[in-house]
Amino acid sequence: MLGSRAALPLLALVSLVAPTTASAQSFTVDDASSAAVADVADGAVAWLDLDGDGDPDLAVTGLDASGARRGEVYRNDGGTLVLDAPNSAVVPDVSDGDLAVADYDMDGDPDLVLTGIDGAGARYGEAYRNDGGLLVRDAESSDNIDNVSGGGLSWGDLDADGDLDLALGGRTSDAPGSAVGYVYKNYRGRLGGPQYRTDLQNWRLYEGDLEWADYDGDGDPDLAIAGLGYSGNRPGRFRVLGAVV
Ligand SMILES: [Ca+2]
Ligand SMILES: [Ca+2]
Ligand SMILES: [Ca+2]
Ligand SMILES: [Ca+2]
Repeated sequence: MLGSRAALPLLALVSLVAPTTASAQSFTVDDASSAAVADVADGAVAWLDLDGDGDPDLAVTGLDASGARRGEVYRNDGGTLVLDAPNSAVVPDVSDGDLAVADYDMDGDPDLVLTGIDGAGARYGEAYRNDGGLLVRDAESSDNIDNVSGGGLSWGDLDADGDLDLALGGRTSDAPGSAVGYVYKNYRGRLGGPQYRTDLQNWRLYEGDLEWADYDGDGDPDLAIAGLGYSGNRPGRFRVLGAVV
């Protein structure tokens, strides 16, 4: 909680000014793009070249100053971001989630996975294929992905078969006991089917994040997880945890 400190949701596009020394780097705000992009808190941002024209476009979710959840996409128009209305209409208005970009169906363009919670309290775990620059809900993968808020998403090739598998954390309801952690295997461009729990010895984590990296250099991806752990079986029941598995 932020206590009594006044806080406003903000999202600004900043560019790095050519540094003279390592300690003198500064950023300048891109006023035109920042004016276009929704100001949000409890948010997520992800770059993906949706329209395949060589520049990164931006997806944003979060809670705006009016208390409304937002899910928007912005097209990169020569270095200025402008609202991409068709794709913004596809992306649900959510906060407290994550966005993850990867070409999971391996057709050469970046696709998007989203989690979060909307204004009516519904949680989401959705996958969208990139169909010629338009996001299209992948019903089969979306149905397999748990609907969560308060967690993270990360892509890694768990089974070393050349496609990206998806790690997800979060909770499926307001109850802390609903926290889940899964890796969904990518099967021929579809997410789900076989899946693996990422519980840490019965601690299920939420309000955190997770990220793949081969930190031990043995050629397979490893997972770092942090968050608030819940275990109905343990004294204390709640712990702040960080682990590499
Ligand atoms: Ca683009
Ligand atoms: Ca794709
Ligand atoms: Ca894989
Ligand atoms: Ca490894």
